[in-house]
Amino acid sequence: MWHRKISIALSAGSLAALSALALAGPTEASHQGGERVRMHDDCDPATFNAVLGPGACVGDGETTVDQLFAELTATQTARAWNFDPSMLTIREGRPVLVENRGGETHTFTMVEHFGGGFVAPLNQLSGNPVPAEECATTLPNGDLAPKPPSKVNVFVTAGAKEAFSTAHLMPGTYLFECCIHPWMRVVLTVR
Ligand SMILES: [Cu+2]
Repeated sequence: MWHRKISIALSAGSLAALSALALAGPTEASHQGGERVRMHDDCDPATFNAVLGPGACVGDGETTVDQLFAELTATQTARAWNFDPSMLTIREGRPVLVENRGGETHTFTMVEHFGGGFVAPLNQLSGNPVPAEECATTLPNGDLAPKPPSKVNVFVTAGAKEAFSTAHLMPGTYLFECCIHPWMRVVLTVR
């Protein structure tokens, strides 16, 4: 049942859009002196690619699509899909080095308030029915579309590393989430 729902949600073009956006993202991190955030997931390639299309999961994870949805249904989160660490402090101007160790694309998106992403079934199951403004646009037909990548909406493909510059941020606290898996969150303090 979930297969059909997520397949409908993603076949409406958002996966293709996502691939295009990821290609247009920033170049690989080369900065020194930053703090590292690792993106993790545990997607099982066989079931994820069967449901979402070839290349959606390129890792060697073991969580099937059904298991992911079962865990979300039970707990509104999936523990293997996370940012590590979930809280960090960085000196003003230093980059956050975001490294995707998982098998799926994730985003590192600065949001005013935590909310849902651009994949409706994942928003519903994780208890984030209202998308974060920075993650998604609601189309006239009710579908969600991803917001374009920018320096504060960074798409990181599996295995890639990106540098998030904090040069434009005043000291303070900032919230980040993945716009695909909205329970993946980071609180960043710039000092
Ligand atoms: Cu994610």
